[in-house]
Amino acid sequence: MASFVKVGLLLVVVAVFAGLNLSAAKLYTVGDSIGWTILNNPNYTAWASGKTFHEGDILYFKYNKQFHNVLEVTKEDYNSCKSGSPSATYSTGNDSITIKTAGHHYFICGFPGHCQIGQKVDIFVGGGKAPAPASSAAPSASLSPAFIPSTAPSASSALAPSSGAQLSVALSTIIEVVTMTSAIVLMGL
Ligand SMILES: *[C@@H]1O[C@H](CO)[C@@H](O)[C@H](O)[C@H]1NC(C)=O
Ligand SMILES: *[C@@H]1O[C@H](CO)[C@@H](O)[C@H](O)[C@H]1NC(C)=O
Ligand SMILES: [Cu+2]
Repeated sequence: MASFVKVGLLLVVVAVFAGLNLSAAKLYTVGDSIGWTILNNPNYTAWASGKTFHEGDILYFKYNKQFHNVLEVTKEDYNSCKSGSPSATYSTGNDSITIKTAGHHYFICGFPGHCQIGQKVDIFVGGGKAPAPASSAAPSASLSPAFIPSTAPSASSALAPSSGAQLSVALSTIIEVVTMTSAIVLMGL
């Protein structure tokens, strides 16, 4: 019984953290102030390496469209710089791309030679799992004090009878609410 409640509360916390991660969608300007270019050979691998991307984050590619574009490609095409069969093509010079799924997202410039000299970036998004204990310190600090009590007691009272079915119904309701809240917050962005 007690362990059901503990597992339930843990899942609630995980769901809330997942919601916070979603609602905290970030905008990343690829290359920062340098943008998407080959001038001075920016290293986009280095640019991406210090960052933790999440689903919902937005990649902003800013470039001169006369000289560059953005192609989303497979890992193989990324590695070999093949631009012939992209899954998506962006060419406005002012492209915001929302990352909708976990995993690797490979982008290259399709102009001849550009990918080969480094105009390519691999954006890796981790799965929607619980943050590691070390990194969960930051989100928990941002939980408003009012938010914790309002969620936890209702969850634990809902879980008190502690049958498996009630547990999963309570959890799916909570997860749905968190997801809907996130969606509303995201739509407001
Ligand atoms: C780019 O940066 C990555 C990671 O910091 C490094 O491994 C790689 O050698 C660099 N590439 C070039 C061409 O300098
Ligand atoms: C770039 O796109 C954003 C919206 O996606 C828009 O607000 C902005 O004005 C655009 N900037 C340029 C220079 O076109
Ligand atoms: Cu280019």
